[in-house]
Amino acid sequence: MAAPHVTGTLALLWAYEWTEGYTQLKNRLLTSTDARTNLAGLCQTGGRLNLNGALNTAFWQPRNDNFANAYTNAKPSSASSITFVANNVDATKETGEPNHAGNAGGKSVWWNWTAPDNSSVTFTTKGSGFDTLLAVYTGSSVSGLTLVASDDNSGQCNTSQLTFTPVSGTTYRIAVDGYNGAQGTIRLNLQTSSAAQPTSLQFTLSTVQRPSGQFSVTVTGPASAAVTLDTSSDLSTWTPGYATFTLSGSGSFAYTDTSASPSVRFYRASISSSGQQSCNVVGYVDRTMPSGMYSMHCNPLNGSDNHINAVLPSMSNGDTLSKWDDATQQWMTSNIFISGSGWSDPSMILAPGEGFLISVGTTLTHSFVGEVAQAYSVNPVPNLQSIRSSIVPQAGRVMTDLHLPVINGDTVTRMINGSYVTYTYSGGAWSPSEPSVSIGESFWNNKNVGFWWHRNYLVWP
Ligand SMILES: [Ca+2]
Ligand SMILES: [Ca+2]
Repeated sequence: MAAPHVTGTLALLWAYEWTEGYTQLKNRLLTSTDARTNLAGLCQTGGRLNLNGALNTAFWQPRNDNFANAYTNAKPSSASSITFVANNVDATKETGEPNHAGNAGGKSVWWNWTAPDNSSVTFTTKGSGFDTLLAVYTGSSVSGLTLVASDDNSGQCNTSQLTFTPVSGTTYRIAVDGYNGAQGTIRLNLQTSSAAQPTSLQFTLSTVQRPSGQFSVTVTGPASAAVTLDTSSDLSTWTPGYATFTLSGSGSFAYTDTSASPSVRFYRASISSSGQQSCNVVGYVDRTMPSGMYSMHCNPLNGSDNHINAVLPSMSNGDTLSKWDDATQQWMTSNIFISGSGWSDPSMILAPGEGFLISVGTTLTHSFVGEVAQAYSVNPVPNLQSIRSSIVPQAGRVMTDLHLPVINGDTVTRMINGSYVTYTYSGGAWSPSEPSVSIGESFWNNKNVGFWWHRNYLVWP
């Protein structure tokens, strides 16, 4: 399949199935190919593009979701490694399927690999976008498998790695699943090297702090590694080499940015000598909450604790926060800050993707801190009224830049200087214009049909 054909086909398919994310559209294409004997073993599907099939299939799960539809792997005898790229978005667990690597998972996909000889072989999921599970079996049915090896977290960033010695000519069944049903982009690597991967390079979420004008976080990774920090204000364009430092002999460094004066800054890390990249992105988002009016916000960053007292700890007596209940289409009971004891409902969670209204007695600028939600995520936007925000903390036009799914008749309502402004999508166009939101802003949706708002953010694309 030549790339221009595939691109054109995907564009047509997107026009038809425009509420789906790109992984689902890709799955439709791969699922609906025509099998061709002359392509068998040469590409993962062993088939030819079929646009009509893609338009008509009701199946947007990965083609290799079920055991019986496993992709077939082979490594060229001259190569030391090969990587297969796939995803487990919307994949399922079959009846009788075992738990992989000791976790219930729930979104498995499958490969077959036939050993060319008796040489030790290593499989890893390094570079996958989420917390993977990996298991290798023999057997001919999903409910009658014999475990050969399995692993949860021996790779970097909660990915998996295992090594075993195969029997020449035996076909092994390889499952990749997501821990507790996590999903996203998969890289399955088949290699001869069994070397352990270096310690993960990551920001410790619980150490993120934002004193005035500063931002601090502890970075952990391989001992004595020279680390470079990149910064960004939009998670799209990165400024490389903002700071450099060396981890201690125990693999740790307490970093402080003493010039954290912009209202938004994100940080990612890498080790230039090895190319190793950080598992996560952390940062801060400053939001002004004006007194004498309501304003709409979200918690833009995932914290180590997303309870309201951890997210908004320093408010004034009487400040009032309101969330909307989608199911009953009513306001939840107002949450009121009481000096000395905190919020009246401390059990309330403020998670990325949700939104709230707040009324404060004294104008303040609050800094949200934490990490960026990564991998494939779904934000359900129900029919009727709901308050939502982008799961990924980015600004922009809601549909064009942030991929909010809308149909004719849907509205978006923003709070601007204490007053509501409504934008209507009708006849394929926005009136008065497509709404553009800021980082950390939430807004009302009034929808005719509920949709899933998909995002798939990777720190290192
Ligand atoms: Ca499956
Ligand atoms: Ca894992």
